Order: sequence, then C-alpha cells, then structure tokens
Amino acid sequence: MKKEIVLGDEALALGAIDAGISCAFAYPGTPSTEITDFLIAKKNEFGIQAEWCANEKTAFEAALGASFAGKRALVSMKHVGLNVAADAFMNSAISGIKGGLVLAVADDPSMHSSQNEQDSRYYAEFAKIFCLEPRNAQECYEFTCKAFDLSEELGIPVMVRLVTRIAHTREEIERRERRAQNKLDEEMKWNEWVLLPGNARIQFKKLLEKQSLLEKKSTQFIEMKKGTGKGVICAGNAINYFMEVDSGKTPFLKISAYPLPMEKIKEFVKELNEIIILEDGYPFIEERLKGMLEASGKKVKGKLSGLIPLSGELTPESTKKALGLAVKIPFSVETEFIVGRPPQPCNGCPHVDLFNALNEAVQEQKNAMVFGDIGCYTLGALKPLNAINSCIDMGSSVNLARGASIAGTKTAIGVIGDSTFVHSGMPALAEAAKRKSNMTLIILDNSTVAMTGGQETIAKGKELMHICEGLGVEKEHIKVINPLPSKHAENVEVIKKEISFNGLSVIISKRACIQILKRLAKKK
Ligand SMILES: Cc1ncc(C[n+]2csc(CCOP(=O)(O)OP(=O)(O)O)c2C)c(N)n1
Repeated sequence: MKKEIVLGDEALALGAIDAGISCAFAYPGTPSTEITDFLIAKKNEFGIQAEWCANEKTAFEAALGASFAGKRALVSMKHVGLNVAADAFMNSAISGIKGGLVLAVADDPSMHSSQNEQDSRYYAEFAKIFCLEPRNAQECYEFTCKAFDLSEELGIPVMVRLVTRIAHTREEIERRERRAQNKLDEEMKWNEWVLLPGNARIQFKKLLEKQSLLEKKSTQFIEMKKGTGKGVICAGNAINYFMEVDSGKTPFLKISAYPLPMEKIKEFVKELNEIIILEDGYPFIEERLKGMLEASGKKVKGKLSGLIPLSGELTPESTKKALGLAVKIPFSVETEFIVGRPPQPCNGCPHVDLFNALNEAVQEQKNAMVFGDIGCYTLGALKPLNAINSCIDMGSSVNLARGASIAGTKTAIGVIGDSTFVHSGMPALAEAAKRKSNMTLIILDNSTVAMTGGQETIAKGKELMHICEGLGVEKEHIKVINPLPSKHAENVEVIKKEISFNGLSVIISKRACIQILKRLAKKK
C-alpha cells in the first residue's frame, strides 16, 4: 500500500486513477480546480486523457460520451458549474451510462470564492442518482473508487460531493492497487440513449425502480451508535466537527451517502426524544426528516430550528454551541489596527489599465450602464476602480448589456474575460449580432483563466477575433487594443468611438496576465 500526503481534491483524482479512468474533463472553479490540475499534470504518467473544457456542460457531455464508449470517466466542477451542466446531467440519469461516470462537485459554503453557496445534494436528489459525501482525504480517495463501481453496477452517474474544507484539506492517504482501464465498447444503445418520449418514459421508470436499491446502498455508508435522550445525525464534514467536540457519550448516526438511509434513521431515532442535525451546506437532511420526526413527537434541531445559522459553513464553534458546550472565541488577526482588506488586482494587471481607460471614456456619457462578469476583472467593481456594476453568472454581462439596450439605455457596455466569453458569452453575442443590438462588448484577453490559477483558455488573440466575426459582428467594429499605460489616450479614443457607435461593437483588450508572464520568464 502506497501512502501519500495530498489535498482532498488530489485524493479524489488519485481515487479516479486507481479506479481505472481513461478520461477526465472539467472547467476550473474553486474549490474543485486542483482535481483536474493534478490529473493534467499526471496524465502521461498514468496513460489517461485529461483536459480543460470550454464549460461544465461540454465537460459533462464529453465524459458521458467516453462512458458511452465503455470507458470510465471523471467530470469535475464547482457547485455553480452544475447549473451550467444541469441539462446534460439530469438527462444522463435517464439515459444511464455504460462505463462508470463520476461527477465530482465541490460546494463552497460561506462563499469563500463563489457567488452563492448552493448545495449540490439537491441536484443529486433531483436527478435521482446516488451521492457520496466524504469527510476526509482518505474518504475522497476511497469513495471515488467505490463511486465508479457503483456507477457501473447501478447504470447511472454517481456524484461525489465535496465542500471547501474537504477539497482543500491536506492529509496522508493510503492507496490500493490500480484497476485496469475498461476496454473500448462501441455498441450503441439506441433504446437507452435516444431520449425520444417513447424511450425516455421507459428509462425514467427504470430509474424510479432503482431508487430502493440506491437507498439500500446508502446504508453501507453509515456508522451508528444507538442510545436514549438526545442524539446527533451528522454528515460529511460535520462528522469531523462532531467527533472533535463530542465527549464520546452522545448517540450518533453518521451519514455519508444519499438518498438518505431511511430505515437506519428510523432505527436510530427510536429511543431518542431530541435529534440535532449537523450538516455543511443547506439544511438538506433536516428538511427531509423534520416532518417525520416531529410527527412522532421528537424535537428536531438544526439550521431550520435556528440552532445553527442558515448561511455560512458549519464550524467547530457552531457545532459546540449546537451541542450546548462552552465556546471559546476563535483567534482572529483582525484588530482595530489590522483591518481586513478587500482583494486587489496584481501589480501590472492588464485589467487595471483597461478599466482606467474605460472609466475615462464613459465619463462624458450620461448614465452609461457598464455590466461586468466573473473573473479577476470582477475586482474592477471595487474601489478605487469602480468600473463595473454587475457579477451575476458566467457570460451574463453580454445579455445584461443587450437587455438594458433593448430597454432603452443609450450606452450599454459588457465587460467579459476571454475564458468567460467562450464559456457562455458566445451565444449571447450571436444574439446581439443577429438583432443588431446597440451595445459594446469588451473582451479582456489576458490569454489565460487567471482567476482559478492560470489554466489554459480555449480561445485567445486572433481566435477571439475570428469567433466574433463568425458570430456576425461587423469586422470594422471589432477593435483590438493593448491596455498599456503608455497607450492610455489612444485606448480612451477607441472606446469612446465604439460606445458612441449606434450598433454592435467589440473591443478586444489584449495583454497577457502578469502572473503568466512571470511564470514564462522563470521557465526561460
Ligand atoms: C459556472 C461557473 N464556473 C466556474 C466558475 C469559476 N470561475 C470564475 S471566473 C472564471 C474564469 C475567469 O477567466 P477569464 O474570464 O478569462 O478572466 P480572468 O480571471 O482571466 O481575468 C472561473 C473559472 C464560476 N464562477 N462559475
């Protein structure tokens, strides 16, 4: 048995390798990025394919295609990425899979690096698939191995749900022997994969019939100590906090898989009169048990009852408080002398020079509406730049500007990164071109996915120009500028001209990310 010290994300990646994957697909997103960073770095060593995709939907579909060809495939994303992949994801539960298909999805309670803290367990339940929730790096490894076996046994994708603390924990793990990869199997399954109503109805029934088996499987992922009085039901990361603070006397039921093992839950609560539910994320378990337990006269306490805050991640302190134990105020470096500071763009960041030019260009325009998007450039929304005014979901800047222009605003501007543009800005630009929208889109081409650590971007430089042209933007209104302080006045003029043009224009602001340049210089 080999032992290694790795991140939770890397343990999951190693689990996938030892389970015999042939391919891995992903779009970066904290806290899931390190899974695929690791697999790409190791792909030659392990003889697998691993790549960054244009977005989470294309990643999911590529993984499903590999599974249809009989191979085991891993697809990874952050929680909000599953919104993008949801169409493919939901329907893959109906079509079923051939080679094992595992979806690793990392939630971010407390929004350390996200726009929301949605809980992916609802998606697993929505699609009616099996979901595993590891509580440490060893379980990230083992559960991923098991998830591939279960996926093939049950004929459906299996989700492995992480939260930030588990994805980014660093621990020693023990590995098992590596399983051989599946053979290519080109048999097409017309009845299962062609989701015309006639097939889909039958497939959906099959999925419904599997549900009791799924629940049976989740009983294999519990640990129970029965007792009387007050007991605790905990899951995933919450198990760690419970074990850390418990005296060892409290009855407990540890849950690591969904759908919930209802028979075991009924057995556990039999002699209890109060149940505290500890979980990281939304009150998923509490919602499902509250009605049933309260109807049988038991008290249920957790996030819904107000015992634990509804938003933010679970902490050792909130767990202690929930269990009625004394809480020490955790050490904080913030004092009246050392105040928290918002994140800043790097020194030499090209986005800053673009924002300085944009701010000057829109100064004369009354009520210009400048919409932003998600990436390093979202920092342009903060002081002292105050250049953009929205960050909703990836790709949204294009349609927010288009919608505002349709509503009547004279100066509508979208600002989007190169990766975000390819991720989900392109369809919106095609619409804007078709409808001859009166707006300007600024694409920030720093030639990388900077926000998540500098992954490869799908299109940059000339490729971006060709894409815009192909989507229907008039060639004479696709301008390329170099956002350097020395070119400030020139750039202000280009922006002024294009935003006053009564039609659609695109400005590509092209200068490489300073971090990428530093890395290249170091390599040389
Ligand atoms: C649906 C979704 N997927 C992934 C992310 C994580 N994420 C935020 S911005 C971003 C890409 C940013 O790259 P780019 O648009 O090129 O801007 P840059 O950071 O390079 O300035 C990613 C992957 C997210 N917030 N939402």
